[in-house]
Formats: sequence, C-alpha cells, structure tokens
Amino acid sequence: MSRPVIDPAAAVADLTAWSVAPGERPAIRREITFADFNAAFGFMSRVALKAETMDHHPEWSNVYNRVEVLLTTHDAGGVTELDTTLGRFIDDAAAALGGQ
Ligand code: H2B
Repeated sequence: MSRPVIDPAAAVADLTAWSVAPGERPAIRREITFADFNAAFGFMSRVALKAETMDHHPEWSNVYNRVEVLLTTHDAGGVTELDTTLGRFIDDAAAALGGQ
C-alpha cells in the first residue's frame, strides 16, 4: 500500500528523540540505551510483535544494551505515517522498559 511521503525533518519535529538519518534514503533514526541486554531484547520483542501487526518493520541492530533503529517505508521510498506511528510506539515501549 503506497502512502504519502513525509519530509523526514518534519517527522522528527514531532518525534524529538529521533533524527534525520544520514545517507541516501529518506529515513529517521534513534539510538536507545537500556540497563542491560535483557531490557534491550524485551524492548525489541515488544516492537517486533507490533511490527508484525502493522506489516511494517524496523531496520535495527543491537549490541548488548544498545539498540539502533532506522525507520523508512521501503515501498514508498521515504518516511510515511507508518514510520511516525511505529516511532511513537517505539518511544512508548522504550520508556516502559527504562530506555534512554
Ligand atoms: N517495512 C518497512 N519498513 N517498509 C516497507 O515498505 C515494508 C515493511 N513492506 N515491511 C512490507 C513489510 C512488505 O515488504 C511486505 C511484502 O508486505
């Protein structure tokens, strides 16, 4: 499903923990640090279940207690409302698990 593309700079005006991702593709990114691996992986599990229900998936990586997340909508070729919706969910899940 194709959705209107949003300027990444406008998307991060609302999502203050996020920044415009460097690189060619329009995307937004956030780094989150948790107390330990258990909290980081718990966060990723919550987000994974949400991503499946949305059929919209983060590009992310994890090293011990740190998670880097990049959001973009591949089939739209940019940032869409799917990314801001998932970004807000990610912020809530991170906060619930003590992520900063
Ligand atoms: N996730 C993201 N971030 N962007 C997409 O365009 C996308 C996705 N498309 N998850 C979905 C899955 C698509 O690949 C499948 C085939 O529906």
